[in-house]
Amino acid sequence: MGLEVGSERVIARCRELAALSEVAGETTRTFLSEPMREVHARVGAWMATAEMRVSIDAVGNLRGVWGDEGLPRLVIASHLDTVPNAGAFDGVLGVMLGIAVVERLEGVRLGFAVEVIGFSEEEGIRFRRPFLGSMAVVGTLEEAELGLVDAGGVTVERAIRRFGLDPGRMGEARLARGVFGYLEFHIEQGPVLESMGRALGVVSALVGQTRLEMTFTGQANHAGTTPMELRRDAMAAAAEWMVGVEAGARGCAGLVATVGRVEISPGAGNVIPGRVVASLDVRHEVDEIRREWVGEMVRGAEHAGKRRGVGVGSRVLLEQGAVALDREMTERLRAATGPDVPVMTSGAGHDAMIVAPHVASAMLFLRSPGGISHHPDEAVLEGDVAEALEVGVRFVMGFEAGE
Ligand code: HGY
Ligand code: MN
Ligand code: MN
Repeated sequence: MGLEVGSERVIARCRELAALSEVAGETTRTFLSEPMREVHARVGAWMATAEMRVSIDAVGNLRGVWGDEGLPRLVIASHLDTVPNAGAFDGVLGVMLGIAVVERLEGVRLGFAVEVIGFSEEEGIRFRRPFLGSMAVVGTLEEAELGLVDAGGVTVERAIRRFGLDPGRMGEARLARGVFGYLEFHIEQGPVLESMGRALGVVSALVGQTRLEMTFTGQANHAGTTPMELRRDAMAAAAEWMVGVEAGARGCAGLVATVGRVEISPGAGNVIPGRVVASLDVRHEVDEIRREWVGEMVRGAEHAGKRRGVGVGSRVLLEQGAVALDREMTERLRAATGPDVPVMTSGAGHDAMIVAPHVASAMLFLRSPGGISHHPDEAVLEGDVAEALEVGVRFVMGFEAGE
């Protein structure tokens, strides 16, 4: 099958899956949500047609193996879950390209197998803990994570059982013996490749990230009868803190900080907010700088609270250090892309950063037109997908050629 057919079909499949959503008219598909069943059915069928043995593991990762059991194995993977009101390509593109690479291997005899994995949970939306799928595969998912609770009070363990899976079989999700490499295709989700006029980029490292939950506890009260000087307004404290977060990040090169989710209670226009819970996402390629700023931002919240008699608490949801990808695997990828392909750091987190400490890993970025992602306008160019597919096939064949 020609590359253009392959790339056309990759994009069509991504768009088809984008319609499988918890919310009509947009793409929202969180960990083990109902639409994930239909995703497993369709992607599993595509895998089976490509002569892959298909299974779903204990945390809902969709697994397709092409080649004999017992052979050394290359893994090509990314995630199937999405953020709310997402685009069609974040995560899913990497799984569809993995299947497309295997489709191109039809009739080829390799001395190793290829496993394509669609991870069930990378974004960390439902349980506020990202990477549950890839953590199960590399064996770093702990009991504590099974007890995490979603907004409806459902634990990870119950969610797994409700989906018809058995958390007791978590151990079977571990990578097979003999896995020698990991490749992830992913959209860049930023403006860099487009600004360079380049289709593809090779990822050398992924920045570290800290995700926290900040709680501001004041006193709910009547908006009309409570004089300003007698208030303990949780939202006013949080608002002052947020402006400080933005100013701090603007003042430090390479630092990004985001308050993406705010819950205000009781949430009525004529009631002074008594409680605010806000997310904080801080990233930088140097861990020490990131950690220093996290401390600075938590202290900023405490000061803003103190001035108003508002208590402040913080809870770390994720502390993920920066990860350098495997040099040799990355060199192999550069050999497949051609020597002048840009090498870059990823500002986004990806499953590759969970897998890399356990398996030699490489990552290939595709240009994000408009530099937009985590948004319905997220896109890819068909020519870029065709180029990425060609690189993927060359990368895989390179192992066979003993390069
Ligand atoms: O948030 C991230 O970095 C990724 O898109 N999950
Ligand atoms: Mn994402
Ligand atoms: Mn992603």
